[in-house]
Amino acid sequence: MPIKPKLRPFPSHFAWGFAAAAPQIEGAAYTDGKGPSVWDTFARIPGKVANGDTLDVACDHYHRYPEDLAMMAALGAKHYRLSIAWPRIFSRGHGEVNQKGIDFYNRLIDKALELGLTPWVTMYHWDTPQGIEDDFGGWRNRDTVKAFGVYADTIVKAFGDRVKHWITLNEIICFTRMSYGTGQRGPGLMLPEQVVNQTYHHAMMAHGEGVRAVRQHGGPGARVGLTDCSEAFIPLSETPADIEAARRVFVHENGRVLEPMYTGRYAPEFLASLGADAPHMEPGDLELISQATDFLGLNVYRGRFVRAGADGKPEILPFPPNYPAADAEWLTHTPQSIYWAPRMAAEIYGVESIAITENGAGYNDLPPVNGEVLDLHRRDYLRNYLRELQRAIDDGVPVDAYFLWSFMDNFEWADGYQRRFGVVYTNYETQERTPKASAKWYSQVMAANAIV
Ligand code: GBH
Repeated sequence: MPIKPKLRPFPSHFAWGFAAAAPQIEGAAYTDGKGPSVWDTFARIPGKVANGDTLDVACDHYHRYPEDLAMMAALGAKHYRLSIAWPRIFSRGHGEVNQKGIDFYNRLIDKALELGLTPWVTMYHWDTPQGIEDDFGGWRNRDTVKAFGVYADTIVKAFGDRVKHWITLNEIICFTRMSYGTGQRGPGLMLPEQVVNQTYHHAMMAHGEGVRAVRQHGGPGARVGLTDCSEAFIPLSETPADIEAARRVFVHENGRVLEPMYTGRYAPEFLASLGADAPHMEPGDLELISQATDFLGLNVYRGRFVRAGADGKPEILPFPPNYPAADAEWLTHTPQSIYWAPRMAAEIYGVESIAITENGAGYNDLPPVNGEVLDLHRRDYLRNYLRELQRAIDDGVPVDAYFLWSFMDNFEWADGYQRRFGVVYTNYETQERTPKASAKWYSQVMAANAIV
């Protein structure tokens, strides 16, 4: 008998696009008045970044942005999540505005709009100006929050006539705990827990400054949100007991960012658990942090499985060594993470609009053969995640945008250039770009507004 597969389209206004970040693609690290970022400095410390790779040239997007944007548009993307480099706008992070930095983003934004790409602009994607680190102590100090506020005002005033989607910060944990606690990311410090908690609090305040700047200067139709890498917890079975267990872990693990944003306070149990290491707060901080936002950005890559233990207590299950993962070992193949992270954010905090601001897979792809990169593993990863995203939307989870990380291979932080997240292959010697099989497939998905 003939089988008629259902098309299962995404909602008609669903936004499809690509995500990238300035420090990972732009290069031109010291061009036109750009000051160094803590990552430019960190990458020069031997042993910190794989193969001694630096951000100096990266994908040379600073010079090649017209062709890059044209390729994105040709693939059928209508939205592009980019970030602005703070040290391009203020060489030391504060002081005088660097007009050449403003000029560059004017050219970039105008080109994107001309090609039909709606820009979603992240104000900060970890590239703290070295001047902010040296003069103020970076995220350890409240002065950094003030400087960020001035920076946010500057870029919203400069670009707010054309940019209507703003993301304040990308993934707070990656420039607080991992930068000042575990030392894995620039500036690479290992400081006591109280300091780490203080950096978190200041980051939350900087988010508030970003929201304030958009409200004050964003003009009509401006929307603003935070991008978090909320940890996803997948109930081992979709039964009430395991779902409740996963939900409890979600609140516990993500509460330090989502709770103050959405409720205007840190959970009392959370503060009690920090004891003497709790952050120092001042009157007004929580009001700044908890201003209303318009959407929540979630970067979803992986989740962990949870079940209700014998005594009802949630148990986070360890992954066995042979569990499938990408070449980025942290990236376990867990498609249900993209179902559960947005669902829990919506159910627990009442979030009404969610954008998946990143999802993708990092492999050490081999160079093109006869012009082709058959990254079937990446295509499969993306397809399985999109199936779960579609299920979430069908169930009523308010996700209305999806950005694939990333358009092209780029500087993958401590993993350098060998770890590739792009659907377009970057040849770093020639700067040639080659769309991989996954790019062609994603292009068909965007065109059909359905999984193909
Ligand atoms: C995102 O971070 C970033 O926003 C983006 O810049 C990056 O290129 C992309 O993803 C791919 O990595 O301690 O070993 O368990 C990814 C989210 C959160 C993943 C922290 C790694 C800790 C790894 N990251 N996580 S581990």
